[in-house]
Amino acid sequence: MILRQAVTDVDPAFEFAAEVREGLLRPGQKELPSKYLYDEVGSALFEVISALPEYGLTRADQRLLRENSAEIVSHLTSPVLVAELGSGSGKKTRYLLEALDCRQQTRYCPIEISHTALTMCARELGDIEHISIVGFEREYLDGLLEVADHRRPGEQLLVLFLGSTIGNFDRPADVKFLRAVRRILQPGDALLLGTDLIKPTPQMLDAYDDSLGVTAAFNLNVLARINREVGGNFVLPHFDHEARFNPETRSIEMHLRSTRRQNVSIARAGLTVTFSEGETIWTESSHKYSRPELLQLAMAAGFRCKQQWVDEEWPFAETLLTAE
Ligand code: AVI
Repeated sequence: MILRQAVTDVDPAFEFAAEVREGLLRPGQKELPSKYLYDEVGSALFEVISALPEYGLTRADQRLLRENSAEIVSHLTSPVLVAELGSGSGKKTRYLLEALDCRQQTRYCPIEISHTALTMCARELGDIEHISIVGFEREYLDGLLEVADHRRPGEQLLVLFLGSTIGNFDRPADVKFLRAVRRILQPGDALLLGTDLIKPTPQMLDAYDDSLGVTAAFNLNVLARINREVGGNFVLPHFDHEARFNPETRSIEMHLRSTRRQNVSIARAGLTVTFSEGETIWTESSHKYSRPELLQLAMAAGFRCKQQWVDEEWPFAETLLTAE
């Protein structure tokens, strides 16, 4: 894999401390940005979550790609330049790349902020014969802009945004993000969007509050990370993991509930914050879509729906969109 890394003079711990400060001082509901769930420990815990019996999302995404990749790539005109936003380990992308491999030499560009994920992805997909990998260690849109700059004449760009990561954006940030993606594309380029669909509330709650407690550990790890990286003194057993369904936004929310009145200091954020008993920190939202809502979202962002595949076992949609 060729790797393109960003040159930056911003100290990541400084940025982390500033965002923690802002989120914990927010009037009303305290918050932490969900991107901080994914350090090395968090990413490894997420891999375990993906294998849990209660969390069918990743398996549904994989099943759809395994069963439909040939049909998905049949909608594309050769040659294709593939850019994936948040490739993770790259396991499910294999099906699409193998389907493309039968047709032509293809360039695949995973875009990830995590160096570890890019390395895992290159190891996972490096053996596919006609695929060359160029990894971009970047934020999604910065990376996509750079990939688009490397487009060769006549190449169609296919953007992959799988695993329902779009559901972790607040609304209307999701449509704003898709519009920004659309602006980088040319008419006729494609976006394959994976989204988790609405299902019965108990099933959704179990998926985010599994019986082994892996999701609880994933959630609490953000406090451990604050302790490790920016000098916090959170006592982890003084917080409980909580998953709740918000019917207004149709999202599962993850919170960390303070089990007592307590003060927590975070040295690098220059902050001491008081928690009352029962007060929560909101750490993540995971939006669940309906099919009509998905189509509206795509249209509002400047895309047209080419085809949609839905998993029967675990309602989840793979939607192929083209830039108008
Ligand atoms: C990455 N993302 C799509 C996952 C989700 O389902 O929202 C993150 C996750 N959070 C808790 N479990 C999984």
